[in-house]
Amino acid sequence: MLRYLTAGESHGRALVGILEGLPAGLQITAEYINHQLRRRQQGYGRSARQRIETDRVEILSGVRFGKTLGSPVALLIENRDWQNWKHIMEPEAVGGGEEATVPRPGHADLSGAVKYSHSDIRNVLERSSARETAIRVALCSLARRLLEELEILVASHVLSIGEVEARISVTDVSTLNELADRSPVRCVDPEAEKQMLNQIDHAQQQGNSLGGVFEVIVSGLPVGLGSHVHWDRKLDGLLAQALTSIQAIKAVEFGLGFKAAKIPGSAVQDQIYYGPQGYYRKTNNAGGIEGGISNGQPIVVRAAMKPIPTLTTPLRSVDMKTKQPASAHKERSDICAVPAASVVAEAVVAFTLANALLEKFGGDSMAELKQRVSQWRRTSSC
Ligand code: EPS
Repeated sequence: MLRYLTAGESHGRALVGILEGLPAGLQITAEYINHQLRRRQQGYGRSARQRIETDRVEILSGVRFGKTLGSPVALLIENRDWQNWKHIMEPEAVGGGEEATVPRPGHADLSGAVKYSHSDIRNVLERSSARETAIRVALCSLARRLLEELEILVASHVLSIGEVEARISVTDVSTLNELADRSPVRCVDPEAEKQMLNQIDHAQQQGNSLGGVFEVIVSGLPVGLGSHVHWDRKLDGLLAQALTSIQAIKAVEFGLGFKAAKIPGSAVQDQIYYGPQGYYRKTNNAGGIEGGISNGQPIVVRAAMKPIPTLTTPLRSVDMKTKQPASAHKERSDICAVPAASVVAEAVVAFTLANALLEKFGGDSMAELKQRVSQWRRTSSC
């Protein structure tokens, strides 16, 4: 089974991560991972931080001559901005900088400071920052690579930012990322893209921030991942957990999602047919998962990101030192990170599906895994 752990503060020296449980023989290069890191760094409305960082991964262990060894893979991404923050983020000597004591509503600042008895909210915000998603994307790139070897593709696009909604629905996963990556907001509807850019500019002028909705689509996933038998093995439950673990994600829906609650059952369920290719459906309202099990149709999952809590026109808060009303702590921040979050979502979805795949098929090497999956594909007619 796959698992990963990340460490690192936003302005600390580096982000590090360990991924364990990959079969041996998976081809991987730092350049493949760096491509995913570049995709995550893009997006209109990011902070000046993205001009400082050019995220690049260093593979520290678990890979030899371009292939995984079956041992834990350790990765490192240096924070270039660390050079500017050394005096504040010093691991040992007591450094400079004032304590930050006015928590931002909507961030982990207050709850984290109370829980861990910190008087300086920087001790919370440095780790709760979405900077951490850089190392997650790096680690999960190996899961994406594994899925690719099995012809399973993961792609995403942005459906809305603020009140602006895309009006194009997407079905072809193979070209989706190529199209979405060309857009500064990862939106494949050019008309909506224009309006989204305007909305972000407007939010910036107002000192405000914006959220949005994105969709992740996965093609080629075999039937039978996850299970109906235990609550903690249901594939949709596992994906929802993975997605809501991304900073600022507040809602997740599969297939028709919330709309299904308003429509009669006859229009919601995907009717079953049988032909030379096996079982098939003419619709995919379930989003590729029935009873917690993948049904062979594309996985379609959407997630909503709330607006980022750091505002340049700060909200009302309380100074934790004096208990007096105060304006929330100001920290350089993104105005909108929905395009980046869609790339992070692809990563955690890839990880969750690779894990479910390994749970079903096992295999210590890629050759073994591939053989088992192709045999299953031949015999399970869905
Ligand atoms: C973030 C605040 C900003 C973002 C950061 C997430 O960082 P800074 O405070 O250094 O300007 O840019 O995201 C990243 C650095 C990144 O690589 O995604 C926050 O508070 O969550």
